[in-house]
Formats: sequence, structure tokens, C-alpha cells
Amino acid sequence: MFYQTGLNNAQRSILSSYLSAKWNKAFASSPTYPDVYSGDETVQGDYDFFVGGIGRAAGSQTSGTSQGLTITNSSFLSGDGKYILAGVNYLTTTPITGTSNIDMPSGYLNRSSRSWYIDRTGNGGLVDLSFNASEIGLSVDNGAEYGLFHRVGTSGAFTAVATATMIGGVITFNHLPDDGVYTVGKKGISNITLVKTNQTIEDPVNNLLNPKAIPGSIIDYTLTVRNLGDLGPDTDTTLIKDTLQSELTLFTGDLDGNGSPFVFTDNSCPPTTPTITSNLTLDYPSDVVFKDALGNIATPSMDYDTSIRTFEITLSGLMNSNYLADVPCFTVKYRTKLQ
Ligand SMILES: [Ca+2]
Ligand SMILES: [Ca+2]
Ligand SMILES: [Ca+2]
Repeated sequence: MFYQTGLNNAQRSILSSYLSAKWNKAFASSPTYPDVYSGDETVQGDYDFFVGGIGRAAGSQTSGTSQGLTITNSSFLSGDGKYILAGVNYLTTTPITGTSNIDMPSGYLNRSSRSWYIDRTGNGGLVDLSFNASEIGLSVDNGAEYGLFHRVGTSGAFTAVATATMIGGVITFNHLPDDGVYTVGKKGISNITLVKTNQTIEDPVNNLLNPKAIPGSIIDYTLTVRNLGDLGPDTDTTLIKDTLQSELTLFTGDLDGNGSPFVFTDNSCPPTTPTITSNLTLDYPSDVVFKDALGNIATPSMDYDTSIRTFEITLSGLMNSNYLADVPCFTVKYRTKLQ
């Protein structure tokens, strides 16, 4: 191999590490030209190919690429002996492209099927890790949020360690990577809607026959909750908060036949079809907080209770998403009396 200009020591070390990984040959490591890439070792998953990166040793190399990942120095190369190199685990004319759902951290839809081993030598500072979407086979979605995924070793779930927005088809994380396997994944969005409807059940004049909303009437309210997003909210964070109109009194006794004033019905939300279960449960009384007019927590009387003005229901579980086209939904019904 011949170069038109002399290589500095950093460039020699990067080049020697690249050749050593590709051809599976150790080179005589010296203080001047050490092997600065360990991703080619079997224990790391044999990320032997397209090794490139940055480094500084009496001269520097401030950017380097590996199969759609560009590493650019930001504030990392503050002294000699510092390197960050990346490589991939394939050597084919058709590079690995597309997405995978395997070993995902929560909150993400999918990730690039391609992964890189990154080996860092030296501490402190930051670099830009830029992933080119079309080059690695991700669809271009400028403005969408992405995560940088990391794991140590060749198996197990990734952890999202940084987030960034795609701009111009490129996702750039300003981050100091540790040693390990990296890839990039797309964030999901929760889009939860709530619709409130009511039905008069009984009035003091007509009783159950065509009841009207007049003083003394019993009116049932139904809250219909759907997730139209491609991601579920975090576990135990789906919260319903409802403040009663001043003329309504909440029934706090047994409405559902199991002691709860709230009737929870899963996967029944006409006219939306097709629907799926929400994967949530309403555990009464532990999921419910009642509050009075001043916002203080109140204990319900088990009957129509004029002191209760607000309730908050934090449903248990991780709500499904409509990522697979079906809409997860549930309803919560409660009973009131009109003053
Ligand atoms: Ca090596
Ligand atoms: Ca190897
Ligand atoms: Ca290292």
C-alpha cells in the first residue's frame, strides 16, 4: 500500500488496526503503533471489517467512517494516545440493511439490522456519531427521533444511551461511546385519546322509561380511551383525571359488582374496529384517588358522595400500541346523580 503523503502515527495505528482485523493477523504492537481496535476479537463478535475511526498520536485523524457510521472528533482528541474506532461484522457485496425488532430497549419501534463495534481508547470529551439512513437501509424520516443503542457483549437487549433527531437523512449523536456494540433505533409515539359520553339511566318522574336529565336523574358517564400511537406509554403511567361538573354527584359504592364504582371494560370501543385489548387493568381501590373541592385526598362514603369532586385513575400495566394496525382501547363507566 502506498500513500501520496506520509502517514502520521495516529493514521498508522488506525491503518494497522484495520488490516490486522480484516486479515486476522496480529501485528507487533509497539508503544508507537499499538493495536487500538479490539472489536475483531471473537469474544467481541468478530467485528472484523471496514474498521475506521479517529485518533491522535503526534498528529491526528479527526474523522473516519465504517459502513454508514461516521465518527467526527468534537472534543475527544485532547491528547496523544486517544482513539475511537468502529467496525462491522460482515464482509459482503450486499451490506446488511433494513430493520430488526430483536433485543430492543423499551420506547422504540425498531432498530437498524446493522451494528458496529466501537472501541474507545482514552477518556473525556465527545465525538459526533453520524448514521446515514439511506446507507444503512433506514427510511428517511427527517424530524423523527432516534436513539443510540449500546450493549456490552454479543447478545442481550440494547440500552438507549443518547437521542437525536434525523436531519437531512443523517442521525448525529454527540456522545462519548464506551466499548461495545452499537446500533441506532427509531422512537415511538403514544397518541392517547379520551372521549366522554353520557346516558341518562333513570329520572324521578319517568323512572327507567325514556328518562330525562332532570334534577334527581341518574346519569352514567363512559370514558373511552384509545391509543392511536405506535408506542404504549410507560408501565403504570396511563392516568385518567376527571373533574365532575358542579351539579353532579359521584356514586362511590359498588357499581361493577366487585365493590368498585368504576366499570372497566376492555377491548369494546365501538365504532372503532378492529380493536385489541389495552393490556391494562383497573385495580380498585389501589389505582384510584378521590379528591374534594380543595384538591385534598378524600375517602368516599360508598354512596352518592357530594364531597368527591375529582377522581384520578392510574391504570395498571403497559398500554398496547396500535403498531400492528388494531387500536387498543378500553372504557371506564361511572355513575352520577344530577342535583
Ligand atoms: Ca485488534
Ligand atoms: Ca476476528
Ligand atoms: Ca477500549
